Amino acid sequence: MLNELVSMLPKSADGVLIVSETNRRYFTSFTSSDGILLVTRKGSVFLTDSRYIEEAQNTVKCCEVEELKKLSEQLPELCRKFGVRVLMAESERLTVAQLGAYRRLLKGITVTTVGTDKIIDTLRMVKKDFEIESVIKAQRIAEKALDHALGMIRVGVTERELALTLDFFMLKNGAQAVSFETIAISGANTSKPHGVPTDKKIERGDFVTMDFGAVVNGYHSDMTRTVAVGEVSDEQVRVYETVLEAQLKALDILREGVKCSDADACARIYINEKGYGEYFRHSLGHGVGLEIHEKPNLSPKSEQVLRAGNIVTVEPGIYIPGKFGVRIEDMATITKFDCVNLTKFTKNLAIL
Ligand SMILES: [Mn+2]
Repeated sequence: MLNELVSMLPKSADGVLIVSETNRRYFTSFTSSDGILLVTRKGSVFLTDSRYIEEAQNTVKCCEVEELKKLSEQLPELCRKFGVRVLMAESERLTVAQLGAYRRLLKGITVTTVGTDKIIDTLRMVKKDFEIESVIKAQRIAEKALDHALGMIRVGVTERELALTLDFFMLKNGAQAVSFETIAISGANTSKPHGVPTDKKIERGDFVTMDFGAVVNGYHSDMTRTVAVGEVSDEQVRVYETVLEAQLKALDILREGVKCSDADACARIYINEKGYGEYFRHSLGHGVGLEIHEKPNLSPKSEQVLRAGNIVTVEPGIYIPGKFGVRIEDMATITKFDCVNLTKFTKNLAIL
């Protein structure tokens, strides 16, 4: 993977400094809270401190491994050794303080953030087989958790109890972590797309929305289902069917070469036609991988084009303030000809 990265560097750059945890992990397959990866045209070194050095020396195969003792001496020395004059650095995942420190450390070397993220994200967006397999494993755990949680949804159960049930089941059944703070909301709370679980008890006639995921090998899953409790109104059914149809339409057009903004528009136009356009106020989806939100974004403003190997969520929603909301979210892998839905859980409206 380091070869791929080097081959994408602009002529003006001699190397890249990779500091962020997820990008370090992506290129070295090594997980550590601290370390830096220096990738240059003439050689690459992964530096990590005494806590990790033994494991790193045993497992990191993509480049040399060196114990991080005094960065202020080691990094300039390595840059001299590899003839680095212009070094690229990350932008979104690097703090202003970190960038300033590296610039002070590397006097005489131009440290630029221009274009770095774009190169790295272009690589990260196209998932390798083991990355897709990890996401699928995480997704299967999440689905089992949902199956389990549906069995305990009834009048009187609180949103927090439901969220904890999902989390506990995922962690007990192979998830190394949950993907993000689980959303389990009910009734009028479902009109908030990212509502926080409260002590509110589930009531008859409520919609219950659950948005959650598991992490396996560092890779995240993400899914949302909305279910009804006891009974549903005609309006609830109408909104649910509209969201579902919008999602199916979008999934149907996904394939390599489709503009991300067109995928978003596909769902948005349908929801507009049904009269709920003002209630779909977030983008259609996002990439998923080592981070829960990655490129590409399926949004109206996105200028990206889908490529085979992308993993994206497709999650339209309609949220009517003070009343209720519905979101249905699947993850899909893009292929040359279509997409493969990684989410196997049913989307028929369940009335529990
Ligand atoms: Mn999502």
